[in-house]
Amino acid sequence: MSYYKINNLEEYFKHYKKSIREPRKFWGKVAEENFTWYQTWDKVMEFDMAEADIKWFTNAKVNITKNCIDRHLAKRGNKNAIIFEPNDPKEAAQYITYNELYDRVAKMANVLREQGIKKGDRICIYLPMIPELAVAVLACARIGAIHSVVFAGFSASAIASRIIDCECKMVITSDGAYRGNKTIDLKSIVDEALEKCPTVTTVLVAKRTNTEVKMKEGRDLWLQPLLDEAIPNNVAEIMDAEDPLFILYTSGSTGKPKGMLHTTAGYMVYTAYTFKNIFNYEENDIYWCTADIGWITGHSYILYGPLLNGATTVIFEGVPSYPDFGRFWEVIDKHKVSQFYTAPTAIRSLAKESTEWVDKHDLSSLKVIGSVGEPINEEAWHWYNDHVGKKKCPIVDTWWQTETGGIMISPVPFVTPTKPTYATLPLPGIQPVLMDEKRNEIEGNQVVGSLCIKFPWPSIARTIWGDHQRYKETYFSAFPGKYFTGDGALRDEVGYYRITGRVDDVVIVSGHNLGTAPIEDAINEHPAVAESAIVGFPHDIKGNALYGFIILKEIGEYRDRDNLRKEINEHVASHIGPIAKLDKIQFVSGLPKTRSGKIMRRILRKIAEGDFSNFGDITTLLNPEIVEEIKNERL
Ligand code: 6R9
Repeated sequence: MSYYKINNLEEYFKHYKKSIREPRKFWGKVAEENFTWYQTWDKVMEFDMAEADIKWFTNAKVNITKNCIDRHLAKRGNKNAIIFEPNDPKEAAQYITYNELYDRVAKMANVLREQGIKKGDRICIYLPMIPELAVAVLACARIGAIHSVVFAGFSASAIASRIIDCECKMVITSDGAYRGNKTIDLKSIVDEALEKCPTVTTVLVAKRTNTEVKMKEGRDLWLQPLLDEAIPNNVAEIMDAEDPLFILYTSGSTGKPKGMLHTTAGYMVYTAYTFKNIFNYEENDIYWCTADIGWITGHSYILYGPLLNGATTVIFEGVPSYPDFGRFWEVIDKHKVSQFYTAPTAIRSLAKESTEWVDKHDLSSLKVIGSVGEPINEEAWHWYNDHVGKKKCPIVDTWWQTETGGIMISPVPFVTPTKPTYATLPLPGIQPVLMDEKRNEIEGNQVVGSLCIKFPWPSIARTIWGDHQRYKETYFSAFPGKYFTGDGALRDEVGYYRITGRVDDVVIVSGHNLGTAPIEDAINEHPAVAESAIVGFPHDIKGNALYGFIILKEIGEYRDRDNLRKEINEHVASHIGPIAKLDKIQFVSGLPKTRSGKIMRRILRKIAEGDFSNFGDITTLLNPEIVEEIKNERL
């Protein structure tokens, strides 16, 4: 029997049990039956949790791009691998078949080799969401160069610190990027970053916006002429299972960004397996994930996972609000998208607008809709379910992290019954446990604790680039022998998991542990509220009190702000309890968010405390200007 696909709930439990009792047999079989290897492994897995030393498929030899591209050519050569939907709907979409993708990746790989790039070299990729980004990533993997994709919205100093940390030799960028009605001069941002980066000897520049750029003699080269000269054929590098595939930096809450290192075979097996199951992918489906390839979601579920399954994956250059709030729905209709995967922040921003934007497009091609990045609140879940999924598409609320490489807890659509705001059950191979403050495992159901994983899975990050000690301390020391996620979770009466947010989002008010997420959920249900963020601040009597930053919808009838504050608090009291009432409510026009849509609570916490001294690294914010506004209007 095959373990690659879960077809019903009974099979889910059967596969899950097998994966826990005999993980090596389970993953060995999945790996053997669904991928092409130059050579198989001696051991499926070896690990030492205390040293944070984990290896999968020891001594196997493989190249992930052979599995993403070459092996599909015989059967799917003329099938679209990538559909590129440009920022401007008036510009034609591009359709790239597997045959064409092979040629383009081969040419790019040859260009990299000609430029002296070798296996193990680090390449920084700073590109907008255009086909060249996918091609560049795959070309690195083709020749064993380690890609470090930096989201093309990061500042020069954020790029520089990432390049310096892993000593990149090369940067691949473009003249500019389109984002809604804006044009961003990427190349000049790279130029500024490179003033501090002596290791970079070559910059390859793709053309997208025809923006005028400065080309530095001896360092910068236009990409297209090099590609035009290159041969569309390339022998892939033979990679060891544990050879690095990529580095991806996560915005650590303070200090230096963490370069999470992912290796080849385990990442390949797990992203392919989870893509297949969580999106119920079938041969003729069109799959669209709206994330940026600069995030782990884009790495695993725009590129690697879909391509490993021979899928058609949409790459979208634009934003949800340009040229209007119907853009997402228009793209789904246009390309007959079957699976749609986005973030709660996008859902909430669109749910604020009239439902006419959704209703005027035909979304009947949709089969599964997904959510990732943060807890999805109940109101957003229902809006997504009612208006986008039309109550017939299961919502896969997928919990995972840059560090986990692939989705860890999620419903399997048409298999696991969904429940609003619950990521539900762990995927095969994943053993979540909840821990209390005394570092004991909390048994049973209807419990809350810190979420840990007690056994390695194939796509766990192997280290932090250049700092294994930090990796050990961050993830394996809080609860010895276990991987600590940094998230809190509750397990309900049937064993479903609900992620309650980062553990540091728990505020203790008068001795009561209050998760800020459920309070935010309650507040967001108030008809006047668009979004909210709650943090704790020191209080003489209660120890901590709650401070709410609230964005209002444009609703005229709520002019009396004090009355509204009262109403919101009554709402909280009736949903959570009087203990959760907010001491302060500040109405704001926006919240400080990272580029991936996560609220940067540490800044709000500082503002609430009245400590304006040092906000730390805010280079990763999408809207740094909001910090000033919130600070000035602090209550
Ligand atoms: C994939 C990704 C990881 C953190 C994670 C958690 C939050 C992600 C979630 C979720 C609740 C979900 N998170 N998915 N919380 N429900 N479905 O987002 O990776 O950027 O590294 O963030 O995001 O707090 O720990 P990353």
